[in-house]
Amino acid sequence: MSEYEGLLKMIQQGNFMKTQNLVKALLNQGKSPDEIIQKGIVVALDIVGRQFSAGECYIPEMLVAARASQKGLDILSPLLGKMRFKPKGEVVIGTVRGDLHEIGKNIVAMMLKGSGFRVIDLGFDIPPEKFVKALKIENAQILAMSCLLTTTMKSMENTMDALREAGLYGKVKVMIGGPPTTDDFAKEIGADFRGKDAYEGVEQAKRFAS
Ligand code: B12
Repeated sequence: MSEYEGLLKMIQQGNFMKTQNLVKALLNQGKSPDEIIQKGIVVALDIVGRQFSAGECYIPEMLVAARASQKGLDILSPLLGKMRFKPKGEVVIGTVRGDLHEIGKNIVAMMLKGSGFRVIDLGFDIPPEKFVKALKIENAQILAMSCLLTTTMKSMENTMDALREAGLYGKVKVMIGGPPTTDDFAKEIGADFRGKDAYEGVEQAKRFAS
């Protein structure tokens, strides 16, 4: 039995307490926060997603699994590195309008923070004008947008239009991510980069900042 088996089960069952205890136990065994995210949290949610597609579970099950995952992430977040004295840059991040999925976005935000960026996390269901406002107020150099629904890809395009209208297009570097997005889609809407996971997002943010 894999050492992540228990954690996968507890996330799927939405058991907050046991999820947190198992995350702590894995840390005590010397596992890194990155590995626990990749082999535990991401895998558990993938299983739940496939069960949902197959009609073997429903929205309440997805929701409790998401909440348990977030509880696990709450423990890992402070361990992903403390902010350096001077941030590498400022990143505004959020899940686009109409989309309530936030776990992937939270992981990207956590990893960016851990890599020394100041991250302004707007949350989920974020309308274009809110992204624009935050970029201006925070004087941020990077915008990171997430979406999980095919239908909310349109909101990414609308946000790019809002950047153009606000005169920010070309001044702010834009990266997008989430399973329905592709490199071609990024090109089509004028985003600078599409990352398939948090690691790619962080590496690109470093390139943007250098
Ligand atoms: C949990 C979940 C929910 C939860 C979300 C709770 C929350 N607080 O986030 C709830 C129950 C609310 C939910 C609702 C719905 N969901 Co849902 N959900 C999921 C599920 C199971 C997991 C998503 C997740 O967190 N994955 C784990 C994270 C870590 O992965 P990730 O988001 O992909 O992020 C990684 C990368 O993509 C990347 N990344 C993500 N964003 C970004 C951004 C940047 C800049 C970069 C560089 C990288 C990056 O890095 C991340 C980490 O490496 C998925 C299935 C799945 N396998 O993904 C379905 C899924 C996304 N949901 C789906 C659907 C259909 C829905 C609903 C429409 C269901 C309904 N009928 O009501 C609603 C929509 C609500 C809305 N308006 O948004 C479909 C989407 C199909 C589609 N392509 O459109 C999926 C794929 C399930 C399925 N197989 O059908 N859902």
